Amino acid sequence: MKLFDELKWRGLIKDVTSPELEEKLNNGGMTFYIGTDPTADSMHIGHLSSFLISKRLKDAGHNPILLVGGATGQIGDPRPTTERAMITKEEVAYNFECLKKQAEDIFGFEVVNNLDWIKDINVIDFLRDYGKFFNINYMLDKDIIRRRLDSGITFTEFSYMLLQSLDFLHLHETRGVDLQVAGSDQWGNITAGVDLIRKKTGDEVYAFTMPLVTTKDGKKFGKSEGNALWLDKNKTSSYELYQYLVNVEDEMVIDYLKIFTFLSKEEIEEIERQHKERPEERLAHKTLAREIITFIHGKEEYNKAIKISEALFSGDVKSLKLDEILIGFKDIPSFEISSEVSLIDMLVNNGVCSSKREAREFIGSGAITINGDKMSDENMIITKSLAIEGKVLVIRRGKKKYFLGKFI
Ligand code: 383
Repeated sequence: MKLFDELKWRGLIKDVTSPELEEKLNNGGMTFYIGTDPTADSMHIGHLSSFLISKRLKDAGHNPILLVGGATGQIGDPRPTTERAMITKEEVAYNFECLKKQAEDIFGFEVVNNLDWIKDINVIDFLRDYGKFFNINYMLDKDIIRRRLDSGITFTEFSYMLLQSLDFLHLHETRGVDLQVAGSDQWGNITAGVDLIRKKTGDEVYAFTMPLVTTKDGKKFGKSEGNALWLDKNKTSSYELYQYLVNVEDEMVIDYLKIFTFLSKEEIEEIERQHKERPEERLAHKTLAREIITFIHGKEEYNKAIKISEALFSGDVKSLKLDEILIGFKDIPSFEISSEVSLIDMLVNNGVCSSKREAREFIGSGAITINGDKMSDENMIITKSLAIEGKVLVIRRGKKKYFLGKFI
């Protein structure tokens, strides 16, 4: 399958600036860029779906450049709703370093910083050399600006479009960039760049956007209880990511395989067939989780996510190491154990059971386990020797209720 058809099949093409782009993409040899702003210290899954395009295009013979906006990050791309809160320059610089490293680690492509060419432009030159090419009516007509006219927009955010256009021009002139790719929210910014380049140099450059990835009811994909799924494993563990991915909606999972993995059409069609035949095996979901986690964090992290998931499912927590326990039980109630106590006191003092009577009932019916072992003696003294790596007790009450006791 030719590249353009493949991108279409994957659902990765929303708008293109010109029909000629199809052939150009199929022929290979373009130099393209995709950018992100350092507004946080990590990218999230929303960036991943867009940034994966860099590898797809690279594999098809194009040359990638990744841009992290050390300059644009200080301004803030206008959101459709309200003005962004400004973040400090120091924060932007810190975030820049984090994102640069992350982009290099995950994708292995060159990362550039637009602060390098924007920082030395003085305001007079900016207005003369670039401002003159932007008609205010043209800017007001951009979707994102129009949506802000009622609620208001500052000159700072209004000018953002010029900076992104100037990047495209700069990279075109200095690096031969002739294509910019981005998510569909970027259409206004990137077409402004295409127009600027045409006016200033007479050259025709190209762009296309990708649709936003959503859930079945149109919500942004990749939010877990309202929080973003970060690509930094210290912010979102591989286990958390795994849990999110194996639980995506059945109706959407095949679309996600197309968007997020490098599996071929044939491979995905085969998975789809099996998924329809035996949905209970969750092959499509597991494949999605495996492909994404292995791509961003590597095989070892993927194995760790599987190991934690299986241990939590079977209750065999003893097979886990301390760090794995802390990841797997991040969100469950925990308490500290400072001195040796009896089992019954520990259960009652820390809210595992509401009274001694209830604790006795649970213990009597074998419903209390510590690190997977059933507890039968209410007077047993809880010591560090029981704890995993001398530090934690995983206490389970009934089938599902977990608590973590931590020795201090
Ligand atoms: C800055 C300077 C450039 C080119 C791009 C930029 C960043 C761009 C932007 N991008 C988003 C971001 O930073 O704001 N103005 O979070 C997101 N992208 C990608 C994709 C996406 C967009 O990083 O749709 C999702 O991930 O384009 O929202 O010269």
